[in-house]
Amino acid sequence: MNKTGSLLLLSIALGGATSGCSDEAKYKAMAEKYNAVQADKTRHKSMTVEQMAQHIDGDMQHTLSMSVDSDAHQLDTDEIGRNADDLPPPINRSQAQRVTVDLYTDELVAEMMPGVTYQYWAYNGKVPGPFIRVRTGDSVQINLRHGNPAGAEKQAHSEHSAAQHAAAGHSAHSIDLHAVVGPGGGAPLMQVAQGEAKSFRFKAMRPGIYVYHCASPHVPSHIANGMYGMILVEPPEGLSQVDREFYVMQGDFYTSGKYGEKGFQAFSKDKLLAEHPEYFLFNGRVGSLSGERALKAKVGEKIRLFVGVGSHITSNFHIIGAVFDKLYKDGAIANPPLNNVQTTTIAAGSAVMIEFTAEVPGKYLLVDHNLTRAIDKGALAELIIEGPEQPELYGPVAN
Ligand SMILES: [Cu+2]
Repeated sequence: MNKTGSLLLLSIALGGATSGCSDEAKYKAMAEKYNAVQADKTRHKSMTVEQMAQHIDGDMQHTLSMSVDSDAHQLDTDEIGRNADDLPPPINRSQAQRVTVDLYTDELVAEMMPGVTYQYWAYNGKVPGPFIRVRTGDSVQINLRHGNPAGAEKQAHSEHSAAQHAAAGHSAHSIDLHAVVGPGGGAPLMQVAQGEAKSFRFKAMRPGIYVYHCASPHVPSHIANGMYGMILVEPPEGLSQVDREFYVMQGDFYTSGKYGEKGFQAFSKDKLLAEHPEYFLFNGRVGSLSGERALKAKVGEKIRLFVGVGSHITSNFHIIGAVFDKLYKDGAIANPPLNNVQTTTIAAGSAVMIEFTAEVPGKYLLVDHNLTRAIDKGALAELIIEGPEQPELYGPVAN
């Protein structure tokens, strides 16, 4: 390994030892600066053209170019949450092959709930990152670019210079995939600075459902900001056929303000270190998988869920009103499943595969059964089963 690589690994190892206090002040200052910029943008939006023309200081020029790019609600994206049905179809081939996966990183201000905004760090613009699907024996090439390749224009206008990236704690991003057998899960080969791209290859040797995440210093902060996803390594014979597959990841989020506090919320490293999240979220935001975006299936359909914990706190995953016909614990899809399970723990950095058949129509709730997380802190999603009533299975009794 070259000297830079050694230093990088050392800095990864030491990343956790840096002081939380100065970071806290830094993040607060960033939030204040952000809020000031947003207020400025709002003020300038209400100006007339003449007023703008008279306003000629350098700062204003910068603000103007930003406000031209940005939309009315001052978000980088209207939707940070990945849909639960956003995953590739089952693999249908009997031979291993080379597979290429293109990823990029981004820092995006988005709504965590109505009126609450947060700067997420994400793979391919959504939380969780893309669902990667390969077959045992595949040679997998991961390409990772720091920065949205389609966003060069936006990047040039944004307030993030390279120095500011470094000050903000994301001078590098990277990836560690738990499916990789090799040092760091790929992370030592994949530390990517702003504007750079790197690639590495691994052989997918062990079937399973795995988590991947960023592993650049300070690693827990990168993960807490949303940098995680899942990779499925299908067994050579493939998975059994089902009618619906869904991709759900629980994450804990650490905002400076309490749950529900309006406005832009800075990341609180103090709360991360204290293991005191304000939010527990499925797929990136409050309500990400509810209403229009609920998981949907029909009576009689076989459902498969891939559920993982991206960030730091173990989930007690449960579906109110359902029993897991089959549970593949701890990502071990090559083992026989447990049958008829009510709730399963999913460790931080782990995932499970759940299969069951929808039998009774209605609304089911996906929760963390540490229920304040579901009721008061966001860990709630909906599964809607449509179809005819099944009175022999479930229904009221007339008195
Ligand atoms: Cu990162």
